Amino acid sequence: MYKIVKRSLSLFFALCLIISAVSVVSAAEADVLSVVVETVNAKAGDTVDVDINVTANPGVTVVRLYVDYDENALTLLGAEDGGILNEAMFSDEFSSPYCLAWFDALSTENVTATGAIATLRFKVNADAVEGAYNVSVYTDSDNDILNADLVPVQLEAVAGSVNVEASAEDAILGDADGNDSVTASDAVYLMYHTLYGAEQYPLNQECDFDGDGDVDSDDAVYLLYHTLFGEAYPLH
Ligand SMILES: [Ca+2]
Ligand SMILES: [Ca+2]
Repeated sequence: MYKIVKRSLSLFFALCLIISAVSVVSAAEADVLSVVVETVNAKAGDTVDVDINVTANPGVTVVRLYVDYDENALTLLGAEDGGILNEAMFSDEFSSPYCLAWFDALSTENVTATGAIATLRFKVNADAVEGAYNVSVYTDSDNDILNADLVPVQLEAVAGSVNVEASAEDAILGDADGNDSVTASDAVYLMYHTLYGAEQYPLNQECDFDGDGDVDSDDAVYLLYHTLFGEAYPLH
């Protein structure tokens, strides 16, 4: 009798181990919908479009996402459906968090498309200060994303942002490096820009100082002459 109980107990514990191992496996293998929000550059007062992209789709029928953004810097003007998921139901109220949803009550087949599922149009507020303003998506409950078997799909989201740069009106004419004074170092900075590109040396203004319609090394030389000889070389 004692032996039988002992054997049953060890069988019971073995079963527990198997069950917990299975549930760990199924949790690890839960389907994941990957969503990446675009990052764009803008100036205060600009209107920008930000795409919400699905980059990996295990198959879904119902998707409900909430978009969080900074209302102090951004005003949501509208949202356009990307047309790759089921029927879109977007909120009429353009405030944060903004709700995007797609579903088809009769759908029995998963949608597996990837690409832009929505495009949000933001106005960058005129008084927005320089900085990166996150645009992130999240779900509110486990049932916000479902597949055709009505099984929850997890969301893996990467936030994007609207990067607000200093507006051209704020920059002093000729102050290409943005340190609030016009010196020979601005000519050097502009020369570096023409040599090494805008990524390393971004410009805060037009910089066509000689006014010939192009921004190139001639403008760096012209700016240098301006710092040396003043009004004989007026900036355009
Ligand atoms: Ca400067
Ligand atoms: Ca020029």
